[in-house]
Amino acid sequence: TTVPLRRALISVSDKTGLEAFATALAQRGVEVLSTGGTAKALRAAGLTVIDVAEVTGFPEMMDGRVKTLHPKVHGGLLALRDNPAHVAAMEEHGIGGIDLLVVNLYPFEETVAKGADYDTCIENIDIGGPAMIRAAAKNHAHVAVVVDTADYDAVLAALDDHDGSTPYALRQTLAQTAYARTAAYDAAVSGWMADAIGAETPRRRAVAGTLALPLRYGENPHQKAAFYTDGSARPGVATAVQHQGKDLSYNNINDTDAAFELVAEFNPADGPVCAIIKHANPCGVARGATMAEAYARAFDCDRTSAFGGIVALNQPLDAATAAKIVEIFTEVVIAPEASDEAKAIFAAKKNLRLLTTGGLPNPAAPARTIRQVSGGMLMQDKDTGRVDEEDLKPVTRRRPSAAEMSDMIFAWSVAKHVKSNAIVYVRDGATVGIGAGQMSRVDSSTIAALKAERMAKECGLPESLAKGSVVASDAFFPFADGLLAAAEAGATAVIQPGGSMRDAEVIAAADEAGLAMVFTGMRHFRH
Ligand code: 93A
Repeated sequence: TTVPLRRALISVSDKTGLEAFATALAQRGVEVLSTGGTAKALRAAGLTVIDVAEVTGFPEMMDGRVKTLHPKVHGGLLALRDNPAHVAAMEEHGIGGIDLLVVNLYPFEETVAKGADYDTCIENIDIGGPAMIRAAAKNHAHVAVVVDTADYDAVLAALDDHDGSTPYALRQTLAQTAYARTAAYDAAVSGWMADAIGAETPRRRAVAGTLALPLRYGENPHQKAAFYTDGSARPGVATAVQHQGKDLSYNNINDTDAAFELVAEFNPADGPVCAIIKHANPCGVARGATMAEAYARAFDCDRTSAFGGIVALNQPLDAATAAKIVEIFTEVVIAPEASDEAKAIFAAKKNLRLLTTGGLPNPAAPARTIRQVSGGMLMQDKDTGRVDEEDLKPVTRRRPSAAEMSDMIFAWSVAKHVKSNAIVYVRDGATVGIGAGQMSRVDSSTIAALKAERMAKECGLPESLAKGSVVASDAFFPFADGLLAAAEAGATAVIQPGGSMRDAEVIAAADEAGLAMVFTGMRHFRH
């Protein structure tokens, strides 16, 4: 059924497109009711509006906390127009029907993102808006509800096509969108409060997000997809500014996130670090005296895989680094900042996306990760575990040298961001072999060693890049074989969690091979 649109209530915080939309409604003879600020804006644009206060007989009160919470409003939204008892109640109490509700909510998410204090965030929790939205959406048999300024044009087009009425299918879609909005809004409030009161556990969290970007497709072209944000102000892929290139894809966003979270492990004050990511795994991570050198060293870990990769930097992108990056095809570059010269170099590569974030996320800040399984979701605290030299327990006769120690901590930080089973060889602050995502730890070791050897051959070097390296394992070596494979590949020191039933056997094998080994006491599975 179509519903002739006679009376609308407009109450919006975001006044984008308001004037044009309300003008178009007025031209169609629609009577417009409004709350304080909205009415003021509409009158300033020369439109005639009726104050909600006039309809309810109550002024807006308590700093606006009570404006629309009244039976004259909610009766008008909820009454079933084809139910005689409802119609009689409307007549008895002088309630006029509201056929269109246009509401966008107090900017709670934006207020939190700006870092506002507790009381300001509380004041930005909209109560009357969600109440009206939910009422109108429930009564979509008779009422249309618009919660997104992007839907104004579709509503006007529908009115034109249906002789000034809204069609049922549109009202259904709008109602469904409306509930997505109120759910995301309350989830944002709950999530903010959990953080504000220090409820760090994943228990009692609501999961919802706001549509940020409809994506062309998902992991594969036959899968539809979209990107949702959770209102976090953390520097990262969700809050980054894109300077050039086409829209990010589903896989780009996933990989860019993995890349940036990885480089954020490395304090920019300790020097430039670059990571190159493919399929959410690093194919090279390195320090350098300059960022250009860090990129070149990361690239040299696995030049084949780096093609079409995602590059993340822990310091600003400069011209020298940009010039090196454009030598091969790269999908995305993400960095805290980019110099104008660097941007100019990238401008010639139309398909290369450049994202800047204004800073690095704090890898120690509590957060959650969510993964979907059939029929539900798994939520956990984000892996914020980190180790310093003091946390490491040497277990072999030979103690690591200072150089080995620094490489082991580097390798361990990288291994945390490699899918399990993760084996990472590092030499002089650069990965030289990464084994990722294998079902057996020995296979990951073998692959990492193989890559180190292959790269050495490509560079015409006489011996494997793993010679004189250190090796990190994201979980303990259950047997000595994985460790021995690493020793054979040329590793001189090992960092691993420890905790296997056969630790004694593994330590004995390390001693026999002359390796230095430390235990972290912490595991970094990543799936
Ligand atoms: O403080 S409220 O929760 N109490 C209300 O009764 C109420 N009614 C509408 N906030 C309320 N609103 C919100 O006011 C709307 O959701 C909208 O975001 C905002 C519009 O206010 P104004 O028209 O004064 O700019």
